[in-house]
Amino acid sequence: MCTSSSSDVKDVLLSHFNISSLTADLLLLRGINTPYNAYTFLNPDLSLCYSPFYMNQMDEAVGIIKNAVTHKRKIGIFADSDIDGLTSLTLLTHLLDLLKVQYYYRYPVGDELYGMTIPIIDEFKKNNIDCIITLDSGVRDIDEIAYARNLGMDVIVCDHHEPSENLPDAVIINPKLSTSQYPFKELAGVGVTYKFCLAILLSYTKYFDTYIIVIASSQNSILYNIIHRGRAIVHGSVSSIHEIKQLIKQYTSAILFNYDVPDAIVLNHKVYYNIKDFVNELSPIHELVKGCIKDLFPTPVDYATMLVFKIQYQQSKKILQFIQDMLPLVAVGTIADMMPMIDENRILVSNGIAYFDKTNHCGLKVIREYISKTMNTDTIGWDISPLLNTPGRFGKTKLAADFLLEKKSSKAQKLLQEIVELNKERKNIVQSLVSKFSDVNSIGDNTLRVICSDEIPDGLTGIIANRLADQLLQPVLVMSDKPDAEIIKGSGRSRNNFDFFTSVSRYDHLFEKLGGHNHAFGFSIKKENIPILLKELNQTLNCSSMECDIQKYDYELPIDYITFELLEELKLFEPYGIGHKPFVFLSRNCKISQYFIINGKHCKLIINGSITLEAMAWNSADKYKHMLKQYVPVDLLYTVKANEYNGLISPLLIIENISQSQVLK
Ligand SMILES: [Mn+2]
Repeated sequence: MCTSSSSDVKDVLLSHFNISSLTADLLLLRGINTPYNAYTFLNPDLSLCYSPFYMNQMDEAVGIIKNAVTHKRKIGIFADSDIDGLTSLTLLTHLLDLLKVQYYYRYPVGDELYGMTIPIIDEFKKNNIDCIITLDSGVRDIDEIAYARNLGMDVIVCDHHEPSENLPDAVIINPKLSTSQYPFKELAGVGVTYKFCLAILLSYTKYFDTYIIVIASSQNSILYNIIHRGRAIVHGSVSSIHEIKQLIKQYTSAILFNYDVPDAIVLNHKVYYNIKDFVNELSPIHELVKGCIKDLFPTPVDYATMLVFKIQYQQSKKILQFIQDMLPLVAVGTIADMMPMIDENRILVSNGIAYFDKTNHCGLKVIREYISKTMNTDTIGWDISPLLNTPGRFGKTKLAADFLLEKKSSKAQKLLQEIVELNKERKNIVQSLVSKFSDVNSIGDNTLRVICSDEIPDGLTGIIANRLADQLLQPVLVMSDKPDAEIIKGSGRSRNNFDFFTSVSRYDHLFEKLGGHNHAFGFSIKKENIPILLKELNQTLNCSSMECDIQKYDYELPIDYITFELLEELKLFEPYGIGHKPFVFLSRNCKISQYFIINGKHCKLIINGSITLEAMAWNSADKYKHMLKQYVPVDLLYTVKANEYNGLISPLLIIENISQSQVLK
């Protein structure tokens, strides 16, 4: 018997795809080890997204909205004030405008605490709201939601935060519910909002509640898949076409899609389509696939079902327009919220980036023009997010929200100018605070760095914690102290895959509010509880679970392999992000022909490869200058970036580590 080894798997990939041996290795490194997974990875098509109706209670939520449309009820929206929350707000209000539903929206402003509050609910009540939707928040606001329910309001929680043990008395759409059937847990808040909006739009399409039967032939049998609201609910195989008749009887007025079953015409079914009539139009060809795409799917009926989803996607112009306009915002919110760039997030983000050129969303058009760079995860993460985040950090969330919700481009341009000015100010303040606090002594044997100061504004705790975690490579808590305040706000950040949030969540009871993800969270806490929390954390945080892994690399290759072609190959793996970082390569015995120290702190290297390569080692002049002076052969750990300069694109190595090569005997 032969067992499958990784080289067998690699051969299988190479036999199905026009890819290099290196690309096959890199796919395997990211756990992509079947032809089907490789196909969906290399071709992240929107038709591969999961149906919104896999979410628990999506039906009820859609029902409440449709009821509001019919009875002209006014809807109250509460969104979180970060980019994920505000992009969520933009999506939902855009949809409600399309549906001509009135709404009143709210997000935390000024000194308000994270999450929904009783005064905000009273405010909704005063504005004649009897249905509240919380976006990117709400799943832990149990008491507040109970209060709203007591006032007779419907509440829909549309959130992606980790629920606590008890759930609020609401209709909850959240893939992280322990009972959730949704196949992917890591959507951003705006990802969940997007799903909710799509579900509402789909509910207005003609065949929304119609069953679809897909049949395909496979050797001696006919395979079938029964689909309802985008979910494959039943599948199986039969030996003759007459058995399909039984299915048709069972699912009355179903639509029948046939792929390749020769005598299906005998079924004489009213609503019948031959998928092959659409195949050219869908043009499911992919330059990287050798042979037939069908062979990449587990079964022919899976392939046929994918084609049916593709056909359905083309059906509604309104839905396509909504996706085209709004998906770039989903990409922005997902990246800004640091969600892992895997699975469905990869599909949403890569298509969202592609739609940046097509969107009619006013703010996005204005910001794209202002940034004027190629759109990718770096541009969104390093240029767009910081801009949109800035107003909130100064307690001016309204400025960012107004910008995102603005529908006139002249007005959006003015708002963006204001944001740009504020961003300059923000950069100066952060820089001085980070350099000040990176020297302050830490508590607890370097396990945890805690900073609590009245010099740190509320809105900057997150960004300062982020910078400090980058510099110190350890978990960091940053709090904004206020001498006369009873409750203060703060943020936690960690690095090196350490799940700081879970450690902190154990002390949930000590916090007023606590919300976030593995590496990043925000909180508010009574001052008197801080010493208790720190004492507990110090006992819990385990040094060994937080070790750095900076010396790790993904793949070793000769420096000669770094070419323009390699850049093209690495592009196949975009978009990168959390959970799917750019590959770290190791090249041994590299010759550095020249080096420059820039601004006294960065090193720029010129390396002889098959082409002349440039490399940057940021903030490490002191560390490397003695070794570089000797011009000895070195081993390099680095990632590769496409450097855009004057319209020309060339590889740029971003150095993670340089060490003197060991001479082989
Ligand atoms: Mn979020």
